[in-house]
Amino acid sequence: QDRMLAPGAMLLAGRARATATELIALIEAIALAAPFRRMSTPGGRMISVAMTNCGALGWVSDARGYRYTSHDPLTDLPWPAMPAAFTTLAGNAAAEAGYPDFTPDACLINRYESGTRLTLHQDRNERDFGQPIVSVSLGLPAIFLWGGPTRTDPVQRVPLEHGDIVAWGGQARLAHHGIRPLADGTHPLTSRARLNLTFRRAG
Ligand code: MD5
Ligand code: FE
Repeated sequence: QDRMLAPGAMLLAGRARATATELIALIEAIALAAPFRRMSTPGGRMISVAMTNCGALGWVSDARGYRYTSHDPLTDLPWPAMPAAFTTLAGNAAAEAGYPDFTPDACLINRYESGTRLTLHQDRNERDFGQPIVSVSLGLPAIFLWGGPTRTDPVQRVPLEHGDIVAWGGQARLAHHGIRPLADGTHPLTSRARLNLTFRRAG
């Protein structure tokens, strides 16, 4: 069910279902050129989510910090181009949520398997926090953790299912958020994984 999660954050339920097979095939093609990998945090821990990117800019993390790069540090090649189907899906979802001029230049692709989690954090490596973030969930369901602007704010649990899209902007843009450890399961399109596309205007 579509719902406003909070001012600025809109859940568009199932909006990526119709194109999910195509989206997943595109992710697989991207991952042939820019493989999924686990990055380390500046503090030396491994991020449990496997990540890759497409688009003009890609999010990376290593001992030097978090940042966006034009090239994949693994291959030294530019990140694969953002497929038109991605740009269109993200732009339409943003418009539906009240952000009419969203043109993403970065798509982070996250792959979660059983037990993979994402600890509470804020997304603050982008230039303009006035730009929304659009996130697309594919495959296994997950529980999204959603706090407030301060790390110690109370945290809500929001179930996200295959095909759900959330557009985050306005007040919600700098909320702390994360993903609970993924439960074991199988999905007909992604087998034992959850895939998440996170679209941003980074540059
Ligand atoms: C995920 N990924 O499901 C999430 C979806 C990440 C990340 O958090 O950084 O890769 S993006 C959810 C998001 C983005 C921006 C703001 C808020 C949530 N929020 O205000 O809660 O893999
Ligand atoms: Fe995030």
